[in-house]
Amino acid sequence: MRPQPMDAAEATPGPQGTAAGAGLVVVANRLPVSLETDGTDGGRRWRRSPGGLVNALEPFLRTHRGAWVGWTGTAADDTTPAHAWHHDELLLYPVALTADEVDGFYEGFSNATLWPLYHDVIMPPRYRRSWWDAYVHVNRKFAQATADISGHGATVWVQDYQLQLVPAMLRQLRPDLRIGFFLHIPFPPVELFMQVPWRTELVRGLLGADLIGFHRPGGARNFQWLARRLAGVRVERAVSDVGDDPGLLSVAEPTARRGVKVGAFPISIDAAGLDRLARRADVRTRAEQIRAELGNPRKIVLGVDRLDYTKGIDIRLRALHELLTEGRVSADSTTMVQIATPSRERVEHYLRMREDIERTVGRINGEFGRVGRPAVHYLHTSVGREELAALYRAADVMLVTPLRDGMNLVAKEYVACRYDLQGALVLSEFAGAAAELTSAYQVNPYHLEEVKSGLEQALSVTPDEAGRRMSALREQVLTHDVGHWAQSFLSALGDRPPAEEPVRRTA
Ligand code: ADQ
Repeated sequence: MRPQPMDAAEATPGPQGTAAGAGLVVVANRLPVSLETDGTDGGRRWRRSPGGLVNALEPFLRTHRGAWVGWTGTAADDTTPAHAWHHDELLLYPVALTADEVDGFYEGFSNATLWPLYHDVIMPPRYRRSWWDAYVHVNRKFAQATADISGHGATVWVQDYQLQLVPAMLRQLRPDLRIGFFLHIPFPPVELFMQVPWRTELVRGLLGADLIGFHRPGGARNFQWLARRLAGVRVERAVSDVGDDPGLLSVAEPTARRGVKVGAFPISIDAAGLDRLARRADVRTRAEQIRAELGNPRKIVLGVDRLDYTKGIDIRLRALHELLTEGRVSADSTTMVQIATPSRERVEHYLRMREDIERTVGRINGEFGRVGRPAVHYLHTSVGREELAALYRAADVMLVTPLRDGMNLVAKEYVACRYDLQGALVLSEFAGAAAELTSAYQVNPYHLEEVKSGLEQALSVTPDEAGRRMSALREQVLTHDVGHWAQSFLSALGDRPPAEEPVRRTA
C-alpha cells in the first residue's frame, strides 16, 4: 500500500523540478522520518524520527533552502516515494535501496565490516568483496542523488561511516560544491585500519571533502597519518587539543589546488530542551510513578542503549551480579533497569549478543529476584522522549559502560535531565564523552573490579558530593550543546577559500 506522505500540494517533482537547487544538503544513511502505521485508521504515514541531528540542523536547513538525502530504512518497494517531498517543512530526497543492496551495503560492509573494525575489533570484522562492491555502488547512488539536488556552490554535509566514499564521488560530479564530512563513530588506530583491503579507497573517498570532522583529536590524528601513508598527502599543521576552539588540526593537500581540513568536533545534545522537559510536572510525576512501580527501592540503577555489543551491557550486568553475590549490593535495596532498543537484528553478532544478555538477566533474577521484585528489569524496546526523561530523573545511578563509543549521547542526556543536581554517572573512559565529562565516575570497562567499585561508589555517594559532581557535568553539557556543534562545524567548513582558488599554505 502506498503511504500518504505527500499531500499532492506538498510534493515536489524531483531533481529536475523545483527540488533541485538546495543551498544546504545533509546526506545521511537514513532520512529523518520513518513509515508508521496509524493506530486510528490503519493508514501508513511518515513520521519524523526524533533525533538531535535533525533538530540541531533545522535552523540552518530552514534558512539555506535545506534538503536531506537518505534511505527510508526499508528495501525499495511501493512504499518508497520516487521523488523528493516536503515533510514538516523539510525537503526530503529518498535514495531507494533494493533488498540486495541493503544486505551488502548496510548489513554487510557498514555493519559487519566497518562497525566492528572502527570499534577496536571487539568483534571480528568480515571482509567480503561482494559487500565492498555493494558499498561502492550505493555510495555512488547517494553521490548522484546529492549532485542532482544541490544548487550551484551549495554546502553539502555528509554523515557517517556508511558514506565515506561520497565526498570524492560527489566532488567528481560537482566540483563547485563545498563538502563536509562528519564521522559519528570512532576512527580506529592506524594498525587496525590498515587491515582493510580497500583502505586506500576509503581514505581517498574521505579526502574528497573540504573538512573532515571526528569526535576526538585522536581520530583526526589517525586519519592524518593514514592520509600521508596511503594517499601521499602532506600534513601541514600539528594537532592541538579541543576546547572551545573547533579544533581544526591540520591541512592536508591532495592536489596543489585544494586543501582539506581535519578537525575534532565533539557532538552533543539539545541540552536546554531536555532540561526543560525534565522539569515538566508530568515528567516529574512519571518519575515518581516509575519509582513506585519498581517497589520504591532505595536505589535505582539505569542503563539505556541500542542493543549493541559495543555498549558493554554485558559488563555492567556482570558487575552487578558479582556485587550482589559478594553481598556488597543488596537486591532488597537496589534495582536495575536496562532499556535496550532493538538494533540490527539481522546481523549475526547481534543475535548472539542478545541471547547472552538475556541469559545473564535471567540468571541474576533467578538468583536474587523475589516474586514481584526482579533484581533487573530488562526491556527490549524503544521508549519515547518523555518516558526517557522520567527514567533519567528516577535513576540514582546511570551506567554507561561501552567498550568503545564515538561519543555516547545517553551520558549527556542523563546530565541534562538532572537539574536537581542529584544522581551519579558511571562512565567508561572509552566513550568519547569521557573527555568532557571528567566529573563522572570513570571506569575501564575491561577491568571488572573497577566497574564494580565505580558502581559501588556511585551508589553510596553523599548528596553533597553528588551535587558537586553533577554541577560540574552540567556546566559542560549545557554550554556545549548540539547547536554549538553544528555551528562550529559549518563555520569551519565555510572558512575555506572558494573552490577555484588555490589554497595558501598555513605554515
Ligand atoms: P549510537 O550508537 O546510537 O550513536 P548514542 O550516542 O548513545 O549511541 O545515541 C543513542 C540515542 O538513542 C540517544 O539519544 C538515546 O537517548 C537514544 N536511545 C537509546 N536507547 C533508547 C531506548 N531504548 N529508547 C529510546 N531512545 C533510546 C552513534 C555513535 C555514538 C555517537 C552518536 C552521535 O555510536 O558514539 O554519540 O552516534 O554522534
